[in-house]
Amino acid sequence: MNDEGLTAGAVARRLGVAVTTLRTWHQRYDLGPSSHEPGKHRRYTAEDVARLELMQRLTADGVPSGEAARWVRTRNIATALTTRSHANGHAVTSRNGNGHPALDGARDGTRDGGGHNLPLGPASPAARGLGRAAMRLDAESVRQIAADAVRHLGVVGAWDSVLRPVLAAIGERHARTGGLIEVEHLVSGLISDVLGAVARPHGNGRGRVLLACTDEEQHSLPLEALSAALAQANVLCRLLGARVPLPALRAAVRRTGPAAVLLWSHHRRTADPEQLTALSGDRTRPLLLAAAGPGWDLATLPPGVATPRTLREAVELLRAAV
Ligand code: B12
Repeated sequence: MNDEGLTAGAVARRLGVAVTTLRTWHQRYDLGPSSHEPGKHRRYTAEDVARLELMQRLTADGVPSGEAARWVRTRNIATALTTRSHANGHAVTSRNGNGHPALDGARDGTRDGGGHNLPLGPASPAARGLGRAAMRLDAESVRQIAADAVRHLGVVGAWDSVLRPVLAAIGERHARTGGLIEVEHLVSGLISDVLGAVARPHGNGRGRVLLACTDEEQHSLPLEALSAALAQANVLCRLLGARVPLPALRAAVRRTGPAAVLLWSHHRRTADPEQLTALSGDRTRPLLLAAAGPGWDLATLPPGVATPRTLREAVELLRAAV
């Protein structure tokens, strides 16, 4: 944190809460920014942020806000600061460093072998904020952080540095513990909403790109990101979404005559190369056929199928094709 402290927006992103939550904590519980130079906006110091982190952890663990605020205000935050550990350059409140009974022992959140935070590694502050909001099932903050990221970084930047790392971390934790299905569902629904809200170019429905998940494939979010990213690159597309059976895909290709078709598979089981072979044999064969996603075995794809590996690569490929 720089010497001048953080703005409310920056603190909200770091904590993964809405700015309105910070305002409430300030007005109702006197947990506001302490640095104030006349004529300038107030700034949060490192100590203010440590107080808020403590407040956040206590309320997340079920301590009523009023009691949590009283505890935080009477606590020597300098002690809390010195008991913080530093991981990946980011300060993290130590698990029992606050000494509140509600956070001791059984309430440390590690019963499922998981913990309060997602395994995000060296991630951006916005990704950490999103991860925290996700773990609290705080839908308003998840939506706000995701929408802010798309607004400030564009779809590709937001996907790569904020949304995707959080999705991957949720998947990782789920694979390890079998938990977090509720987090996965909440977050994917909200990310889907935010990507869907990105303005589309006008074009009377004449999209020249068709995007679809393979038969039985439910992981549509990467295609939703692609559709939104193409819109920002001014490319029209049609997104058929999850679980598109081959006859439906062929019918859509016949009826819309796209220049490019991209099929997403996230899992070996849904990656039948026949879906691409059939399209390449049709009279209405698109100029470009692409297979994307970790499900495909590249060695089994029919000749001439393109295989973009990242969102950015896919945008460039499809933009060039149309
Ligand atoms: C959200 C999610 C869901 C949501 C999907 C909602 C939606 N509308 O998309 C729901 C709840 C429906 C779901 C269902 C299931 N899921 Co799921 N899910 C996920 C999760 C958390 C994120 C998916 C995602 O969007 N990934 C995109 C990014 C985050 O993935 P990535 O690996 O970082 O991406 C790499 C590339 O793909 C590429 N990339 C990323 N984005 C883009 C975009 C483009 C255009 C391109 C070209 C490349 C590209 O770059 C990355 C680097 O290589 C993943 C975890 C994960 N790591 O993917 C599990 C995960 C994919 N799911 C998994 C499983 C097991 C399932 C289920 C079978 C669970 C079940 N028992 O029902 C079902 C599958 C049903 C089906 N037949 O499809 C496993 C798959 C394991 C495997 N490969 O064997 C994963 C990996 C979780 C895990 N670790 O266990 N899931």
